[in-house]
Amino acid sequence: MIPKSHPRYESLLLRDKIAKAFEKGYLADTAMIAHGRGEAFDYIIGEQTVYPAKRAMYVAVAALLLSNNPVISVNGNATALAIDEIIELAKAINAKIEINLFYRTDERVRLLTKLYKDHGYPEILGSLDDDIEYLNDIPNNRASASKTGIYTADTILIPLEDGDRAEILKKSGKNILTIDLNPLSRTSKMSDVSIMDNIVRAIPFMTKIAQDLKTQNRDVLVEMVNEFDNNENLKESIEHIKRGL
Ligand code: PTJ
Repeated sequence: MIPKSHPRYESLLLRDKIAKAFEKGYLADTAMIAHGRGEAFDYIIGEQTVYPAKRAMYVAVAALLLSNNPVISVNGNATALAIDEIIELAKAINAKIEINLFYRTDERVRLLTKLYKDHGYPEILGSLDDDIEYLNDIPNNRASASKTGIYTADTILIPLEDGDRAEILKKSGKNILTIDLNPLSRTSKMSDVSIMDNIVRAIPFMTKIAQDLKTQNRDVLVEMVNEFDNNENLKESIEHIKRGL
């Protein structure tokens, strides 16, 4: 039990979620290392949502709302930290959710499928009985995708994604949005929109943005997406890291 008065309460709570997910068996073996890397970047930016991240979130939500088949890709870490918030965002933007694991095992897919069902989301894609296709005809797990989800999606939100997977998705011609605290990662550099923020802050904020943008004219959303320059925004994000140091 972590006392609320602890100066690192929020951070310790997230560690606890990750540790519990590992005990339940649906987290990757190396997930804690990935979490620690994220934690370090978050610490440097003051564990707050910086302006370039907010801008990227508006653009990402606009892109998702403009899409015909938007999908939120989820892995062990994203689920451990924000399962209910991800389900809420999916409902707000009318997107599908797909289990998409870098370290894929049938057991992890089974556990995650059950978890989403238990949290009131039985329509989860990427489960063991889903129709799976291979992106760019690459016959390996790195390229597997649900036929009605990522395989045919036009826009995919890939929080905390490994670079190999991001690259395959990008090469398949899709619009890629990420939430990644590391602006230097291959995923951040390769994505069309990169949000340098903690998933636990970003996802609920994006749901709020969706309520606002849903009332806007389509042309406004198109303009937001067209005017956005991810490289410039990443440079601005890195400036916040420099300042933090
Ligand atoms: O569940 P699986 O099998 O799909 O595996 C998931 C991990 C995350 C282990 C796998 O995709 C992986 O190894 O990813 P990487 O290459 O470590 O990339 C994860 C990125 O997420 C890193 O750049 C971290 O900085 C970032 N990150 C970690 N925690 C957070 C985060 N970004 C946002 N919010 C976080 N809480």
